[in-house]
Amino acid sequence: MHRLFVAIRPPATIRALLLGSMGGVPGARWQDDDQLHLTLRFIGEVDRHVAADVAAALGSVRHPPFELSLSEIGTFDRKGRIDTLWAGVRPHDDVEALHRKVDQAVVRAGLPPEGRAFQPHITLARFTRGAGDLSGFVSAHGGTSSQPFAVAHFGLYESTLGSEGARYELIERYALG
Ligand code: 3AM
Repeated sequence: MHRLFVAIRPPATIRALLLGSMGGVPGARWQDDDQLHLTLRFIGEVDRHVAADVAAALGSVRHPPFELSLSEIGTFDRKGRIDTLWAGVRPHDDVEALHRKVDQAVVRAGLPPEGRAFQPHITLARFTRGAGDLSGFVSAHGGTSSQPFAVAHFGLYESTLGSEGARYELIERYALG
């Protein structure tokens, strides 16, 4: 079985900015350079035949290249505790449209449609036992916008879960335009 997701990989300049912001939050497990991505669609565990169908269907997604900028800092909660710290992106229109097209392609490959609301984000850190005080991090890094960066590709990735966190491997890359 293959644990798959579809994502945008930010360019090295943006990853360096994000990596440089990391630190100063008790309990954070920071993402490393290889782990930084913006998930367009989590697919989950599929066998290799379905994986091949998904990979082929994604090849029919058509969307022009666009630009994003880093925006706010946000968190996701699970069972009343913060479990994810992330950087948001703006604007949302293109990335939401691309998410819908990717979702439709995944459905054409025979999988159920996305059930959850799409919140475009780049995960910066995860927390096993909730987050410590985030106010210093948010005041230092929230509220500022990066230079725009070009999104000209997206990719199909395989996630391998391990004791050191997940490892992500690019399976196939798709050009926009
Ligand atoms: O993009 P991020 O890092 O926020 O948390 C997982 C990761 O998100 C998420 O998919 C991305 C690549 O692994 N993920 C894991 N299991 C999931 C699930 N059951 C999930 N997203 C939705 N449903």
